[in-house]
Amino acid sequence: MESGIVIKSVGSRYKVMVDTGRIIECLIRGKLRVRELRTTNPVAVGDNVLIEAEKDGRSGFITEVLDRRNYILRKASNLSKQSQIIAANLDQLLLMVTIILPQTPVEFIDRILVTAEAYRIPSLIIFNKTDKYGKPDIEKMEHLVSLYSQIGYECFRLSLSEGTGLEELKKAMKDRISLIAGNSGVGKTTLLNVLDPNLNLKTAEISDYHKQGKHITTFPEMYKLPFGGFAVDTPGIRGFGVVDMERNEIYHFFPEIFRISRDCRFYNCLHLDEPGCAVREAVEEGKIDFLRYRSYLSILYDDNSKYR
Ligand SMILES: Nc1nc2c(ncn2[C@@H]2O[C@H](COP(=O)(O)OP(=O)(O)OP(=O)(O)O)[C@@H](O)[C@H]2O)c(=O)[nH]1
Ligand SMILES: [Mg+2]
Ligand SMILES: [Zn+2]
Repeated sequence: MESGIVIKSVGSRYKVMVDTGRIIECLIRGKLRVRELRTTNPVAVGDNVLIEAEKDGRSGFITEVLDRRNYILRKASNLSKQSQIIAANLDQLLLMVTIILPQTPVEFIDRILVTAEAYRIPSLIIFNKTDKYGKPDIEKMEHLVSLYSQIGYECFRLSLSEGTGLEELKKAMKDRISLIAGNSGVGKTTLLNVLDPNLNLKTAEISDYHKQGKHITTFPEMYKLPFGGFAVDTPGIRGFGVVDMERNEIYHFFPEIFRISRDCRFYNCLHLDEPGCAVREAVEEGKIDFLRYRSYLSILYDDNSKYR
């Protein structure tokens, strides 16, 4: 019996990195203890598992999944009620965004942040491709940096092409398990290639015409960082997040809205048009950013088809 961490899962095949750093191809043996979670995958990237390796030392079986500290889910498909665990046992989520090439919509940012809040996973925001930004793009980035830092999310300005901002980011990743999320084409996989040049992972230029990524990464996969820690590269997830949330708890995951909601007249205020709503008042006074309030409404009405 050996213990290890699941670094990749495709269908019913798993790659497990054992404590020595060796990678073993595994299947599941017999019946794993099934949890209450209604998920399509019983074992996920980031899971700590016990395995029985075959004599060849290259293949084996997962016999037990140890308890998860946390996990992050996404809907398995548009209509499905089932969800899929993207990764488990995370220290933090690194949300990579770009102002241009491609443009990351604010609603997309907020959906991911809300999801991470719901699973109590701290998020950091990375603005990548700053080498391509003109003056208006920089202004837009600075607006978002100040907005999100005030809420409590640490922000990084990064250019992977030029290497600027990399040292600070490495410090934040060292010895931690990070999930790298973000829309297709922002540079998630490029970050891993820069952090560990031996990886040589596949990346691709965004399309000339639509200025969108091409969904190059197709499965979450975890990599060991040469300076300590792990990072999970993920596909530019379209239908990310906001799984099974009650209407009246969505605002709990917008920290600045939640703080102010304590002053609403009604305890069950949804911050729409109720009398004495402190949140509406704060939006009108500019104390809560309108973009954030708009994201809140969009999740409340689950109008997420645009951001898939
Ligand atoms: N100019 C510039 N280009 C960058 C930077 N970082 C990444 N790129 C380019 O952006 C393109 C997309 O990068 P990827 O790493 O494939 O993006 P991804 O987020 O992994 O995309 P998916 O796997 O499709 O989700 C590649 O052509 C990279 O070379 C940067 O800082 N500046
Ligand atoms: Mg990728
Ligand atoms: Zn209210």
